[in-house]
Amino acid sequence: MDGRYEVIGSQGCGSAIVEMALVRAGLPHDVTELPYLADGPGRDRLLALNPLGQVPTLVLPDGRVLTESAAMLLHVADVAPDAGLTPAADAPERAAFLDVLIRIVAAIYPTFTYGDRPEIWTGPGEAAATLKARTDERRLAVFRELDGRLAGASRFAFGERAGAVDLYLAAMVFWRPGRATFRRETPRLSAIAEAVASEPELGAVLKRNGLAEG
Ligand SMILES: N[C@@H](CCC(=O)N[C@@H](CS)C(=O)NCC(=O)O)C(=O)O
Repeated sequence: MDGRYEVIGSQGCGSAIVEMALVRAGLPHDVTELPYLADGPGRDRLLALNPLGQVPTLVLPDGRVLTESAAMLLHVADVAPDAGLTPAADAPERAAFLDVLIRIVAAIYPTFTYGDRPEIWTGPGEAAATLKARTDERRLAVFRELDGRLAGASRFAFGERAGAVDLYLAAMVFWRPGRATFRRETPRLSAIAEAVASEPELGAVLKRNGLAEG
């Protein structure tokens, strides 16, 4: 582990977003893949590091642990300011960038927390189906709102280089409601995701995580 980051994650999960950031920053890292919901030593270790038992969880080279993906991306940007993961602190687009980034983790990511396994929150039955349907609706509404906000964006959400917001979009367009819906309903987000995937080193991470077409 010396001098290396450890990304604890699962295929197709948000850990791919953190992996892309580390790749872009040129920071040495290892990926520990685990079925995060399956009981066993992997989950026991995950729970000891992150009481919510969520991935991604990031172990820094000095052993400190980060448990929120946006904190991980902002931390990587602090360590590697030239990687272009965030607009500079004094850039005019910085405030809007922060607002979109936090919207993604505060309003969109939790729709999966409560919608992926709705029955653990509601108990089985109709209430679970309703929670899943409502969180799916809410997610699409927030994505539509972001699509409108980023309508005037150029190649990426906040400039000509792939940054933190773009990395989220590149992974999330493969989650519910799925690639075809994003293409139809949120064309700007879809184009940004494609621009990220077309960058060879980022596209390779996405592909290895099963976040690719075909
Ligand atoms: N706020 C967390 C959310 C992470 C998250 O929800 N990850 C999913 C997998 S992609 C997960 O661990 N779900 C299982 C659970 O919430 O129990 C972040 O942004 O890192």
